[in-house]
Amino acid sequence: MTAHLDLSPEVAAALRAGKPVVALESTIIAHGMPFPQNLAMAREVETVIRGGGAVPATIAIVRGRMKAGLDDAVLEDFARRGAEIIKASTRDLGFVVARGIDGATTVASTMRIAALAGIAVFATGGIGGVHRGAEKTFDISNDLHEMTRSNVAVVTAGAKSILDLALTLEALETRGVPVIGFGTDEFPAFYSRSSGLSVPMRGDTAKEVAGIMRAKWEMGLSGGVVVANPIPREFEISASEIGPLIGAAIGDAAAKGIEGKALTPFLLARVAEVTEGRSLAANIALVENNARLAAEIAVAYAGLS
Ligand code: PSU
Ligand code: MN
Repeated sequence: MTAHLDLSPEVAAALRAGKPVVALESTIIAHGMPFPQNLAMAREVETVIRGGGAVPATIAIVRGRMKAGLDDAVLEDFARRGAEIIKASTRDLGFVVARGIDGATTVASTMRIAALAGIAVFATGGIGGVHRGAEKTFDISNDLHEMTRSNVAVVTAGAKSILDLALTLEALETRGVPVIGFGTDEFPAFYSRSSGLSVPMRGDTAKEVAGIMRAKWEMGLSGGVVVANPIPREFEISASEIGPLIGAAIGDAAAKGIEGKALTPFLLARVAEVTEGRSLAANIALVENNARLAAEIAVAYAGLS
């Protein structure tokens, strides 16, 4: 598989030297946010990671090649073309590579490519999970399955409140995936800091998280580590405010017959519309906050090895 992977010179040099590197996904750019906010966000998270002493490695498929580390022209192209670019989860990788086309990587496929490249830390907005109504639709994100395979710590603002968070936590438990509340005992709900659901373990420093990662992988326990990092207080939208809006958006999606991989981008866009951009500002703030923590964890983890 590495025959299909290109590391940017900067990422390759950092990995060779054992320096901290943080992976970033590209679905959030192409499908998670509108232009031009997506481009500003993509650039800003890279700056935040550099500010934290790590090298950013945004991951995507570009003309059939898996890339870790994108130049600015590619970031801009993905941001501008947006939903025209295939949302590529792990099952799509072979197809996209064989066709020689572009693909925006999800949490799952970004984890896989990061692991292949040797990158141990990844910052996203919110991982996918078990959708509400999954008992009928079976809609459970491939992100959860990938957590059993790739040795990557994923920094996430909990899981998107468009999901069934209780079932998402159960599914993570079934898959043997550690979920660390960062500075919290509660599983954060993306737009809000609390969900009323507790996390199975807590970490208060980047060093503690790095220690858990190292111990897990040294023991041969393969798979991901979820680092659940609550949105900064000043950007939080309370569950009581956002909850009904999400409920309405889910109703709209059902009425329009939107399902499968189109569902998450539709719900994010619909919620941004009805909150007049407040949910988008919250989303951007939480991604930046996750990038900051991911850089700290990457620095701590590099210090252990
Ligand atoms: N988090 C965000 N915005 C996003 C996503 C996550 O803040 O757009 C994307 C990620 O790429 C994640 C995907 O892997 O949504 C989950 O999609 P699905 O539910 O179709 O598996
Ligand atoms: Mn799905």
